[in-house]
Amino acid sequence: MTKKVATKTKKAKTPATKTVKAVKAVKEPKTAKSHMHDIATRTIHVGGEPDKETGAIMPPIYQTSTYVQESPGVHKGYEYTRSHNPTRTRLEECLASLEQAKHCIVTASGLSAEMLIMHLLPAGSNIICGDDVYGGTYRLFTTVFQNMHNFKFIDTTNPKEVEKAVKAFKPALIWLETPTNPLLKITDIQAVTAIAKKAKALTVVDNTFMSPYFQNPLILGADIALHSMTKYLNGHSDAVGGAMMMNDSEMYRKLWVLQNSIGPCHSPFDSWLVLRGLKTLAVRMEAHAKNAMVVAEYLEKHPKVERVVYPGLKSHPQHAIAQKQMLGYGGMITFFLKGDIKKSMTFLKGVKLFALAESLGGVESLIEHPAIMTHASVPKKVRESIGLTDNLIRLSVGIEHVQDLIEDLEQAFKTV
Ligand code: P1T
Repeated sequence: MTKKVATKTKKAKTPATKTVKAVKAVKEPKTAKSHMHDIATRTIHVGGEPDKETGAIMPPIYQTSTYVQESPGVHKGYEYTRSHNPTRTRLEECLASLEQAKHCIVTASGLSAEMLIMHLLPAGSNIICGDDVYGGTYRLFTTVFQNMHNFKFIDTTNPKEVEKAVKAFKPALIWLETPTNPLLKITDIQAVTAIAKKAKALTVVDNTFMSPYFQNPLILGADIALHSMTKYLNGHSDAVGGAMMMNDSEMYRKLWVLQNSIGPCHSPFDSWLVLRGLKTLAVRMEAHAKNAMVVAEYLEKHPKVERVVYPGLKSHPQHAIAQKQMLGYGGMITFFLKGDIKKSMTFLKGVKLFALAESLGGVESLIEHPAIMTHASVPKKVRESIGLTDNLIRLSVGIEHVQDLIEDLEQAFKTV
């Protein structure tokens, strides 16, 4: 069993839901009922109610672009699938419940959710962002949005540094990934959100690596929890999507208007796939974390490995913070192979069970080389300045039998 820490976040209390007058088309989710049970139960039952018309235990896929209206403007709450779709509504209800949030908006991809948040801020806003984030996030901020906002990338693991940067830069938003991709650095969410609140800045936490099963940023003070649903939430590497959960109804309304106006909507079929994947989130996350701990301990003892980074290892520089704010340590491992890029290449070609592929969080184990693959859009100089070197290998540990995974790594080490 994964060690359960931060138990106060385990069982949700129904938040005092204040119903706000939202734009007519914005649906308020059914929050009250959504927070009653343990998360393992909520993954299955919130948004998973049997179909009212037929009793079908699995939700229908409303594969429709539009909805017939009785007379102009008189409809059942659904007008057009870019705006709303009943399958997507179920998914949003479930996800809001998992992050113990009032609201959720799902989008076509994790990056499109990030794009909507960028549009939430007035042009010319200052944004502090962690210096180690997914390569696509870095690319989005430093290419697409660099003309709209001002970004400052800093190491957010030291709250004192964050405080200094906040005083000097006066950000409207602090963007955190914790644990980071791929260095697995951990930021104290409570400490940083307290600094942000004092400075009247918003905080977004990209919670993709933990999933709501292991970490709940909103409870720790964040304004938005963001996920690439493509990863653990869906869990089966067969759909792409993004999700944002929040409690502020006005912010939700604005983000919904942006999603509806810009249009990166999640397809009904993909929403259905994620709803299905979510049902096993609890057992999958436990299995990922259990396997990852065994693999991390194996790697830490390996003579061909220079260093292993896994939040569950005592050697992790922020292990204490991980214990404090996470309910488990997740399935992602980063390690540095002894030797140069040639050795890394040989190793990556040597694995047989681990698939060499970008992405993470699926039931199958993946391996990748961030410098060449997921973080190639981060300039080499920047990569090296944060320690993302050419001998860094990232594992997404799946839920196969752990002995098979270790044997696969062992035979690949022998090829180096
Ligand atoms: O791929 P997409 O659904 O658009 O999500 C982007 C994204 C956002 N945040 C984090 C922490 C991520 O890891 C990702 C996507 N990451 C990969 C594809 C990867 O292999 O790291």
